[in-house]
Amino acid sequence: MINTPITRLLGIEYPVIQGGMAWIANAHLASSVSNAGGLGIIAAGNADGEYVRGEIRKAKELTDKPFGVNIMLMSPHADEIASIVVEEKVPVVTTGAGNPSKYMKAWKEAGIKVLPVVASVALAKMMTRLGADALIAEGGESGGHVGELTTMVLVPLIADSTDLPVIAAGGIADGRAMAASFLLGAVGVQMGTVFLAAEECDIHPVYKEKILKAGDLATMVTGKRLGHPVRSLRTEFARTYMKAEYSDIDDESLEKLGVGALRMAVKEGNLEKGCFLSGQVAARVNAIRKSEDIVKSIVKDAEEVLRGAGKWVS
Ligand code: TUI
Repeated sequence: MINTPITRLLGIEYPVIQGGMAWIANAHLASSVSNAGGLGIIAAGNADGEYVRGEIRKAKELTDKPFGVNIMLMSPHADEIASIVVEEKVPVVTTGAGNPSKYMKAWKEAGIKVLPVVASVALAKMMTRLGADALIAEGGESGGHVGELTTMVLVPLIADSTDLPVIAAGGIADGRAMAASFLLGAVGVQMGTVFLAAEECDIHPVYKEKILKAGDLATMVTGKRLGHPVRSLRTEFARTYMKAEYSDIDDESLEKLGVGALRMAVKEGNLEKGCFLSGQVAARVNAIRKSEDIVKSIVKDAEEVLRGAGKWVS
């Protein structure tokens, strides 16, 4: 059993949080992770408030355990969803891709546990001051919108900059990486890519197959030119986008290339036009398993690694 400030803070059995993957992390996936003893997360992504409210209500039907909502702060619907989580009394909110300062007071007053993703020490300090309950330190190995620093460097920096519990994310899909996260100063992990291969994850079969087959160099980062670097599988779409990025095409046309790309990956498995977000750790995800198996086996393996962690020290 791994009992940490995170399991106690969130009222969960295992210190495992499922990443808030836009278009992917719905009530079905989130409730399966919560029922397994981790913390399932519904991703708002760019969806509107009614969709998110609907998924929250579905999750309440599917689990009586705590779950959370991830708010992608670049979304045009972020303000509306920030209010919906209060109205629906969602127990936990995670945020990504921005600075959630303007919502913190309302969320804290509503008793919501707030876990912002921080990709820098400055934001970690600001969030600590504004009353965050824990911080998610997500390194650039992760899928989707990525920061500059790797998990190995970011987690100890964040852990030393705050008294709050720190959750490591980016590059974690097995017991070894979970154990390593604890050695870096984290007391919990957030994982996204490994849950793409969950039985309860409703992505297109082509997407799942691509994750299972991914090798060490299967992902790449595009989007730097427009200031939103994103890690995805190295597909035809990603290669075309990368070429366009280094061509003389104007910013507006480049932006248009990406419109609807996440949906076309998740719903259609469209390799030509879809953007298949994935972390580097897809290379270590090789089987479709139930969320319960994923959560429990990773924790069990981490316990074993941590028990043996002193073996080189005499
Ligand atoms: O947010 C993510 N991952 C995401 S968001 C997303 S949707 C999207 N689609 C297309 C383009 C851009 C986004 C897909 N994947 N992870 C959490 C994360 N947050 N990573 C990095 C950050 C971050 C970056 C800067 C958090 C805070 C931040 O602060 C900026 C500031 O103003 O201080």
